[in-house]
Amino acid sequence: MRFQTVCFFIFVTSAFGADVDNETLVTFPDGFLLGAATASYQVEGGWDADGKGVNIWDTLTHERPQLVVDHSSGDVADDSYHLYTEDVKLLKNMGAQVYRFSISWARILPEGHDNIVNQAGIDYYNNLINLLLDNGIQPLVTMYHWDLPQKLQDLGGWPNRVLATYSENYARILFKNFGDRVKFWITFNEPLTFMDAYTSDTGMAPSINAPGIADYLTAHTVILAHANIYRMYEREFKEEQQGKVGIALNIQWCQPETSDDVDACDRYYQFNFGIFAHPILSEEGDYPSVVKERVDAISAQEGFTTSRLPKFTSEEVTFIKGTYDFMGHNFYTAVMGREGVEGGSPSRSRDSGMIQFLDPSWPESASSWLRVVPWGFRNTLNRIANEYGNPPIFITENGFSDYGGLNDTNRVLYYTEHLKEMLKAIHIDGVNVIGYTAWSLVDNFEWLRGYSERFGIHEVNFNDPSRPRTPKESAKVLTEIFQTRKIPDRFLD
Ligand code: GBH
Repeated sequence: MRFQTVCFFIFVTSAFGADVDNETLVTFPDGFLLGAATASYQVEGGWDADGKGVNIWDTLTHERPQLVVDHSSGDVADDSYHLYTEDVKLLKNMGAQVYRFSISWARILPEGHDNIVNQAGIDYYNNLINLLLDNGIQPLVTMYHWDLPQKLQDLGGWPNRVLATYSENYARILFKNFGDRVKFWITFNEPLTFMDAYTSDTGMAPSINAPGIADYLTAHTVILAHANIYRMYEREFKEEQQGKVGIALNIQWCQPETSDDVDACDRYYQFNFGIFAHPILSEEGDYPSVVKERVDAISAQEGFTTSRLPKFTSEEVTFIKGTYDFMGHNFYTAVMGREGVEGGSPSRSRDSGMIQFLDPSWPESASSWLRVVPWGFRNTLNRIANEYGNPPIFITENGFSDYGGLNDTNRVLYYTEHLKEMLKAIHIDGVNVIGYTAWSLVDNFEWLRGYSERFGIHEVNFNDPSRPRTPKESAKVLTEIFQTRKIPDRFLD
C-alpha cells in the first residue's frame, strides 16, 4: 500500500519519504495540465450537417425516443458544431490549458469505412484544433466516445471483431489529418460503459440484450482495436508526431461492507477495470486470472461448450501488453460491495459474484448512480498505481450532476474535495497523475437522461436557438484554481 503516511503538525511524509508542506499539498505540480471535457454526440448537434453519416445515437434517439427520459436527442444539443468558437472562449476565459473533446466517427467517415472521407468533418475539427492552439490550449482528443457509425452497427457492432481493423483505419485518418497538432490521444472512452450497451434492450445505444456474452465480445474487440491503433501509431506516426496514446477507463471505488467482503470488491475491480487494464498495463498481460477462471467455470456450469469469455492467443497477449503512453481515468463515485450472487444467468455481474449497493449516508446528486465519495478517488488512484507500476494517469473526467442553476454550491464542493484528494494522492502517495479535465465544460445531452441531469460548469439554455452559455459558480471557482494553480484557502479545513 502507498498509505504509509506519517502525519506531523505541519509536514506529512510522502511515499518517497520527502516532507510535504501544507502549501505544496494543495498546489498543482509544475507541468500538470488543467482543463475541461466534452464528447461529440453530447455537444455538437449538426447531426446531419454537411455530409455527416448516421450513428447509433442518432438511430436510438430517432427510432426509440422513449428510451431517453425526456424523449430528447443530440440533434442540436449545444450546437457546438456551429458554436465551437464560444466553447473555446469559455476555456480561454478560465485559463484552461487543455480541452478534451471527441471526434464523431460518422462526421469523418459517414459510412464508417475509410473509402469515403467527409472533408467538411475534417475541416470542422481542423478549425477547432487550430483555434485551441491559437489560444494556447492543448487538444486532448478521444477517437471514440460511443457514437458508432450505424453502418458498422449493421455488421453487428463491437461484438464483430472486424471492427478492430476498421477502428485502426479510422484512427489512421485521424493521425494523418490532425496528428501534426494533437499530442494526446485517447482511443476509447469507457469501454466498460459501452460493453454494457449490449446487456439490455432498454440501455444505451445500440441497446442490445445479450448479457454475459456480447459484453465480453465487445471488450475483446475493443482491446484488440486499441492495441492495433497504438501499434499502428508506433509504426507509422510516432517518430514524426511524438504524441502520446492511451485509453480512458472508468471505475467506481468499491468499499467492502465488512472485512469478509474485501475479495468481493477485488473481483468487482477485476471484472470492471482489470478486464481492460490487465491486458494493456500489467506486466503479465491477458485478462485477470480471476476473470478467466470464473467465466470459464460458470460458463461450463451453465452448459456452454465454449467459454463466454473469448481467448487471446499468446501472440495477441504480447501485442497488446504495453500499448499505452498514459492511462486516462474517469472517476465519479463509489459503490458498496458484499459477497453474494446477483444478476441473471448468464451475466457479468453474476460471473463477478458481488452484490452492489449504495451507502445511504453518501450525499446524493441528480444521478441515481452518483454519490459524493471523494476519499474513494484517492483510494482508486492508489489502487491503479499499485497494480500497474504507477503509470502516468490523466484524469479525463470527474464531475457532479444537479438539475441546473448557476448557484451550484454542491458542484463546487464536489470539485474542491475531489481535487484535494487527488493532490494527496500525488504529493503524499506518489501517484503519477499528470492532468485533469472536469466533466463537463457545458451542460449537455446526458445520454438516456437527456437534458434532465446537468453536469456542466457552464449553463446552457436549450430553449434558446443561440444556446447561450453562462458560467456557473463552479466555473468561477475552477477558473480561480486554474489561474492560481492551487486550492483556495476558503476550501481548506
Ligand atoms: C461518463 O460516464 C461518460 O463518459 C460521459 O459521457 C457522461 O456524460 C458522464 O460520465 C456523466 O454520466 O443509469 O444507473 O444505469 C460515467 C459512467 C456509466 C455512469 C453508465 C452511469 C449508468 C448508470 N456511467 N451509468 S444507470
